[in-house]
Amino acid sequence: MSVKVFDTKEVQDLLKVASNLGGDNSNDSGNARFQQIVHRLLSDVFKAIDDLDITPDEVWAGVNYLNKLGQDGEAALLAAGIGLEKYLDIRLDAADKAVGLDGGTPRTIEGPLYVAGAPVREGVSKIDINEDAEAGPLVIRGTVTDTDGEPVPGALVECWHANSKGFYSHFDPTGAQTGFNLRGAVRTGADGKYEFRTLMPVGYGCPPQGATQQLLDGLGRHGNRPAHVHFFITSDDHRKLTTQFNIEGDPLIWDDFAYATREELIPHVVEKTGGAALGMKTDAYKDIEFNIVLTPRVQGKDNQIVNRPRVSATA
Ligand code: MBD
Ligand code: FE
Repeated sequence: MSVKVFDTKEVQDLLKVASNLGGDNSNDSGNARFQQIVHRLLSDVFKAIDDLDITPDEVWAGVNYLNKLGQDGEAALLAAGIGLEKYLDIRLDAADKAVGLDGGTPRTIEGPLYVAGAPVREGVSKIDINEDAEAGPLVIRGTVTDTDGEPVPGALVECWHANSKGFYSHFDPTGAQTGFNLRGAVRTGADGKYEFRTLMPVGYGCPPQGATQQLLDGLGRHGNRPAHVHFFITSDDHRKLTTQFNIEGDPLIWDDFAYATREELIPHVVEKTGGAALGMKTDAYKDIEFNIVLTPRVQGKDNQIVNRPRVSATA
């Protein structure tokens, strides 16, 4: 069937009424921006069906897939896996470049597994609450500075990462983790320093029976990430930074299903001793120095704040 109907008046009229494009919104809840976006996305789908001769069976497979995606609660996971979240970063990077903003620690995607509400400590926090026999001790520390290299006091450094199974507390199907295990928040002092005492994470893998992995299977892709640690860094006088680093040496560093790896975000892992004095579980531990450079606000505004639904909990 190689009929082409997209450009007919019937179809173009259908797209307009279905999205209520240009509708009178004065007396109802319609929203012009929403109508514009839905009209465009619907048009792109209709056009693709025409161009690629997508069959009714294929369309219904796709519609049904959306049901499974919602049932599995994986829409934000899929957004990472199909590069949509990376694409938003590429656009933010380009917007920064366009106004000459550079010099900060690179951003990279937030991912779907942040939980707000971790207890805030001054300067240093030990965040491994639950035992994890497979995971060795890890110190993550650094200094938060501005683009002139001056320490930033009063910055809130939040971090979150997986355990030795690649699972995050609050989303762990094994039930092995409680509360804010491997999630922390530290306020920097006058020296701008922060430190987390924790355990070495292992890379994440998508739930094997979930909708995201199902789509990736159809593409012949894996759904794994290298070991990594997420950060939010918030300061009144700077832009909020969303970033991560990868654990040096992980074989998936340049094969991340979510495309979050950046050259500048692979700090060295250094073997140290003296962990006992720090309250680590063995005297030998690994140390990662990750210094963070925040960028100034743009005309007093934080233009990189992202509002999206996030889980929150109380410690
Ligand atoms: C993760 O831990 C993650 O960071 C992303 C982006 C997607 C799935 C799991
Ligand atoms: Fe993650």
